[in-house]
Parts: sequence; structure tokens; C-alpha cells
Amino acid sequence: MQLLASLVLLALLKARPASAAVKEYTLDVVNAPIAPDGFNRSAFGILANGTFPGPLLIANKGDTVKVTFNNKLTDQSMRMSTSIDFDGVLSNTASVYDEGSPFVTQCPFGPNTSYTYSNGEQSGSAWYHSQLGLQYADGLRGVFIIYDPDDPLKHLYDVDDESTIWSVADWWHSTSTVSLIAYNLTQMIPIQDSGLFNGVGRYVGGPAIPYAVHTVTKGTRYRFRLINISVRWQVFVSIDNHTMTVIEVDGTPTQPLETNILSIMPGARYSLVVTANQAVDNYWINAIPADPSDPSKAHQNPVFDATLSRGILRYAGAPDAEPSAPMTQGPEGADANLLQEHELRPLIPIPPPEPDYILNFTTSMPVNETVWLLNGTQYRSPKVPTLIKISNGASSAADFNKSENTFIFLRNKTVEINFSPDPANELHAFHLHGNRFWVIKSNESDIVNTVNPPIRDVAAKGNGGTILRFRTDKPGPWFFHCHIFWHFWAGLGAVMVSDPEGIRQQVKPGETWDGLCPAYDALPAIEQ
Ligand SMILES: *[C@@H]1O[C@H](CO)[C@@H](O)[C@H](O)[C@H]1NC(C)=O
Ligand SMILES: *[C@@H]1O[C@H](CO)[C@@H](O)[C@H](O)[C@H]1NC(C)=O
Ligand SMILES: *[C@@H]1O[C@H](CO)[C@@H](O)[C@H](O)[C@H]1NC(C)=O
Ligand SMILES: *[C@@H]1O[C@H](CO)[C@@H](O)[C@H](O)[C@H]1NC(C)=O
Ligand SMILES: *[C@@H]1O[C@H](CO)[C@@H](O)[C@H](O)[C@H]1NC(C)=O
Ligand SMILES: *[C@@H]1O[C@H](CO)[C@@H](O)[C@H](O)[C@H]1NC(C)=O
Ligand SMILES: *[C@@H]1O[C@H](CO)[C@@H](O)[C@H](O)[C@H]1NC(C)=O
Ligand SMILES: *[C@@H]1O[C@H](CO)[C@@H](O)[C@H](O)[C@H]1NC(C)=O
Ligand SMILES: *[C@@H]1O[C@H](CO)[C@@H](O)[C@H](O)[C@H]1NC(C)=O
Ligand SMILES: *[C@@H]1O[C@H](CO)[C@@H](O)[C@H](O)[C@H]1NC(C)=O
Ligand SMILES: *[C@@H]1O[C@H](CO)[C@@H](O)[C@H](O)[C@H]1NC(C)=O
Ligand SMILES: *[C@@H]1O[C@H](CO)[C@@H](O)[C@H](O)[C@H]1NC(C)=O
Ligand SMILES: [Cu+2]
Repeated sequence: MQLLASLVLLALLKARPASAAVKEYTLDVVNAPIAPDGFNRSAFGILANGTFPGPLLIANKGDTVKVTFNNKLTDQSMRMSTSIDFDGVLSNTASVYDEGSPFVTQCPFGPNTSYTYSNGEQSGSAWYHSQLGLQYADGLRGVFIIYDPDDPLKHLYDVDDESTIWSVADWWHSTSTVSLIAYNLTQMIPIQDSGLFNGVGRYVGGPAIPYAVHTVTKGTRYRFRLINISVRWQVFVSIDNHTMTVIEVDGTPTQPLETNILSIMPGARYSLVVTANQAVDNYWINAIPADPSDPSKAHQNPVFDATLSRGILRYAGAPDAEPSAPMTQGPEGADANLLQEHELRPLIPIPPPEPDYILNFTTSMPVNETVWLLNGTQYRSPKVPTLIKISNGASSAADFNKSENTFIFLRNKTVEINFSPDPANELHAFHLHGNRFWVIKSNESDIVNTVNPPIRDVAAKGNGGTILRFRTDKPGPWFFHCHIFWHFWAGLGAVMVSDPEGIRQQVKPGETWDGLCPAYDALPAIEQ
């Protein structure tokens, strides 16, 4: 038989609601044909159960969710090992090793092996994706929703189910391996070939693949869960003739805030209440990928046309046809009521404590576009994961190589990450694993809010300056990186270690996890 190392560990959950259940999922990671925009890649994708996006995973708040991934990859032209991150899932300390960060919390697992991730203790809109190299560009990404049966905002909407999930994504016709070689040669991140809305899209010169349709009933209020599973760029989302009311950002319920267009960064999530209150008709959902710092970049790829990235909102009774309105990029100029991050208010405000640590950070690109530095250091994965080093006694930054860009904090403190205004207008999307942070200053605004700032886990860092704070009350090594994975690959990352002593006392992974690194290290390079 194959080497099937399967681990099932019950997370030591805190007080859970009576309804708490254990939900188990199995996903086969396979090489399978995929053509979300009608283009048949010569190499197959790397897909969960052969689909893109991968199967939807759902659970209720308080459930323990165990997801077993069987690595059945065979194509040697792409990464054959994998490691899965659940963005937006707040791993508890007991299971921090199931958090999926390669070489931080675990070693990846190779072909013909399995690994079970066990998580609990959270709610909201989340997603899963390969965290290894650029593997998720090849398709290994999907949506994970944790419903809250007692949602305090339930009265605002009528429908919130599997049909109201909107994913936006970018897609490349080449494999991530080929794209990386091109990136290296040209020093430019390859522009995607299409933008996908709920897994379908079009490219210039390609077939007229039918757009994803969402059918609504007039008079009904829908909670759409918008999830950006892209690898680069923001997506500007709007619905012709409709407003959208934001009620959740990255898993945090918010006070309702109305908008008619919003920009979503890679990795970010929003819940939007939309009332079907217009004439029975077909309306465009515009999901326009754009690089605001340099719109001309889109023209580097002649098959990419941002306006082809869209879906259809169809009222019951409207013809089975595309909207007659022109394809636009959504409201512009005075008509645009663009969502401002700093105006978001958590439903339950939590004032951030004054910081115990202040990290003044810079982002820079000193050599060429394949090298990005976070505060002067290019993050490179070590051979031995951070968590193992800590278990073996590492307690200060000096115990790590400089290229691990690792910062250590004592328990129960507040850390502030301060990106000063920076004239290089390059957009980054900083994401902290396993935690949520306060955005006390958004890039777009000069307001510093220490009373009721937005709480989320992905924030834009542009030229305006961004200030984040987080607590160190969850012992663990947490990746902090740009979610534009090309930048991350080029080094734009760090590891924030909360409470190394607590990690040693509380984190007890067990045999299967212990076996991951020896197994990975023994793999031939082609299978790593
Ligand atoms: C994925 O495929 C496997 C094998 O066919 C199946 O057992 C499993 O239920 C599927 N998982 C999901 C979430 O659909
Ligand atoms: C892609 O492959 C499918 C099935 O083999 C075929 O029907 C389709 O025409 C191909 N599409 C293109 C654009 O070549
Ligand atoms: C995985 O197992 C299958 C069937 O046992 C075998 O044919 C294949 O060579 C194995 N793949 C790798 C990469 O070891
Ligand atoms: C990028 O190019 C450099 C120099 O030619 C080479 O050393 C490096 O291995 C290349 N990296 C990739 C991912 O191709
Ligand atoms: C970019 O810089 C890196 C680091 O010095 C180097 O390895 C790589 O070859 C450079 N790429 C190009 C295209 O010059
Ligand atoms: C998703 O994020 C990527 C990366 O920032 C961005 O390019 C894209 O526009 C976003 N998509 C949506 C629909 O917001
Ligand atoms: C949508 O709004 C546009 C611009 O205000 C208007 O011209 C159009 O008639 C509206 N469409 C419908 C179906 O109401
Ligand atoms: C960032 O780098 C600067 C310059 O090397 C250094 O002085 C500073 O201490 C670093 N910041 C942190 C938080 O380590
Ligand atoms: C961080 O930057 C602020 C100004 O933005 C400065 O007042 C402070 O001294 C800096 N702290 C460190 C440790 O460099
Ligand atoms: C740093 O890296 C070197 C070589 O890459 C390795 O030999 C050494 O053990 C590493 N040190 C630590 C503290 O991880
Ligand atoms: C953490 O800090 C808060 C306030 O600073 C304090 O009230 C609490 O007792 C501390 N908890 C632990 C476990 O140290
Ligand atoms: C960041 O904020 C600055 C200043 O307000 C603004 O000019 C820039 O467009 C913003 N960048 C992004 C990517 O939002
Ligand atoms: Cu970035």
C-alpha cells in the first residue's frame, strides 16, 4: 500500500455551543484538465477534487472541521508537494501546527501521502489555498464558509446559502512554473489571461463561455459572500443599478455600510447585502481586476481584457440572455461611492490597547522585481520549520537566520506594525495568519482610529501608510506576508512569533506531524 499517513486530532476547543459538531471533509488533490475561460492548458491544473474553485466547505460556528487532503499529484512540471492554508480560520493554539504555513508551522506533504487539518473556533467567510510556492495559481483554491446560526445581522437578509457565494479569481494559461520563469526573465509579474467570477471568465479571442448567472427574486434580500481568491491585483466589484451594504469584513461582522463599488484585495472577504429592488431584467455584476498603481500594466498581455471579467444578476422572469447594457467597469467619477476601509465599524467595537512593541516597517525592491524586502530582508523559507525551532528552545530573533525575518513577542502584548507613507506607489495586501488585526490607519486615509477601527486579516499597504495592531495572546508562529503571492515568493514576508514559552507548553503536535519533515526531506527534489 501507499504511504498513507493520516492524522486525526481533536482540537481542544474552549466552551463550544451545544450545537457544536465535528465536520469531516476529504479532498483529493489531483492533476486534472481545467479551462475556466475556455482555454485548454497543455498542463492540467492542480485542483481539489478536480474542480475550480475546489468544493465548497461549510460548517457552523463552533464546529470542529477536519479536512483530509490526499495528495494524488503526478505531474512533474508543477510542485508535487503541497501545504494548505485556511485563510480567515482562527486556528486555536492547540492546533496551530494544523495551520498550513510551509516551513513555519509544518513541512509540506508529498505525492501519495495525506494530511488532515483540524480547526475550530471561528465564523465568517474564509477560504483555503495552497500556501506552497505559487501553487495556488494552478487552481488549488476554494471557499470555506462558517455560518453563525445566531448571526446578529440576520434580520438584514433573507437568503444566505451556497447559492450566494461569489468568488473572484485570476487565471493564467501557463503553469505557475512557467510563469515564474517568465517573471524571472522579464522581471515583471506575468499579467493573468483572464479574471474569473464564480469560476468562469473570458479572454480576448477565446470562446464566449457563458458567464456565471445568479438568479434573484424581486423583493428578496441576499447576503452575498464575496471572496477574493486571486493571486494578484485588486478586483473592483459592483452591480449595475444596485447598491450593496457591507455587513462583514474578513470574518468580522460590521455595522451596515452602503456602497456601490468596492475594491477587494487578494485574500480579502466581504459580505454584501443586496436587495433585488429593480425592474425584472438582467444586470451585469462587474468584477474588474485592476492594478491601481499602474493601469497600463494590463496592456502587457494582449489576451487580457479586464472588462470581460463579470457575472450576471438575473431576476426571475427575465429572459435567459446577457444584459443589454454595455459592459462597463462599474460606477465612475461622481457616481462612484467607493467603499472606504476606514469607514468600516465592527458591530462590536474593541478598542486596540496601546502598543507594547512598535515595528517600523518598510517594503522595498532594491535589485529587480523578483526581489522584495520587508524591512530590508528578503524572506526565504528555512529548511527546519519555525515551530520546530521554537519547540527546541529558540526564544529570540538571534536564534533564527536573518532570512527568516522572524520577530518574537512575549505573551499578552500588543504589537503595532507601522508602514510609513512611502512614495513608491506599489500596492501590497498584508495578511496575518491565524489572527485578526486592527487597521488603525488605512492606506487611503490620514485618520488614526484607536476607538473602533476595522478588524480584519488583510489590509492594503500603498503609498499612504498603514498602521496595524494585533495581540500576542495566541501562542504560535504566524506568517505575515503580502497576499500578492508573486511578491511573497519574491520575499515580502515575515514571521510573528507570539509567546514562545506558551508554544512550548501548549502545542503538542504528535507523531504524524513529527513525520512530515523527515518524509519531505527524503523526497527527490522533483517531488518536493
Ligand atoms: C472529493 O472526492 C472524494 C473522492 O471522490 C469524495 O469522497 C469526497 O466526498 C469529495 N469531497 C467533497 C468535499 O466533495
Ligand atoms: C478544449 O477541449 C475540449 C474537450 O477536449 C474541447 O471540446 C474544446 O473545444 C477545447 N477548447 C478549445 C478552445 O480548444
Ligand atoms: C503513487 O502511487 C502510485 C500507485 O501506487 C504509483 O504508481 C506512483 O508512482 C506513486 N507516485 C509517486 C510520485 O510516488
Ligand atoms: C532566476 O534567475 C536566476 C538568475 O538567472 C537564477 O539563479 C534563479 O534560479 C532563477 N529562478 C527561477 C525561479 O527561475
Ligand atoms: C534579480 O536579482 C536577483 C538577486 O540578485 C538575481 O538572482 C536575478 O538573477 C536578477 N534577475 C535578473 C533578471 O537580473
Ligand atoms: C482580488 O485580489 C486581486 C489581488 O489584489 C485583485 O487583483 C483583484 O482585483 C481582486 N478581485 C476582486 C474581485 O476584487
Ligand atoms: C440602470 O441605470 C441606468 C443608468 O442610470 C439606466 O439608464 C437604466 O435604464 C437602468 N436599467 C434598468 C434596467 O433599470
Ligand atoms: C527595520 O530595519 C531598520 C533598518 O535596518 C532597523 O533599524 C529596524 O530596527 C528594523 N525594524 C524592526 C522592527 O526590526
Ligand atoms: C518609528 O517611527 C516613528 C515615526 O513614525 C518614530 O517616532 C519612532 O521613533 C520609530 N521607532 C523606532 C523604534 O524606530
Ligand atoms: C541558518 O542557515 C544556515 C545555512 O543556510 C544553517 O546552516 C543554519 O543552521 C541556520 N541557522 C539557524 C539558526 O537556523
Ligand atoms: C492580559 O493582559 C490583560 C490587560 O493587559 C490583563 O487584564 C490579563 O489579565 C492578561 N492575561 C493574562 C493571561 O496574562
Ligand atoms: C493609498 O493611499 C494613497 C494616499 O491616499 C492613494 O494615493 C493611493 O492610491 C492608495 N493606494 C491604494 C493602492 O489604494
Ligand atoms: Cu505585495
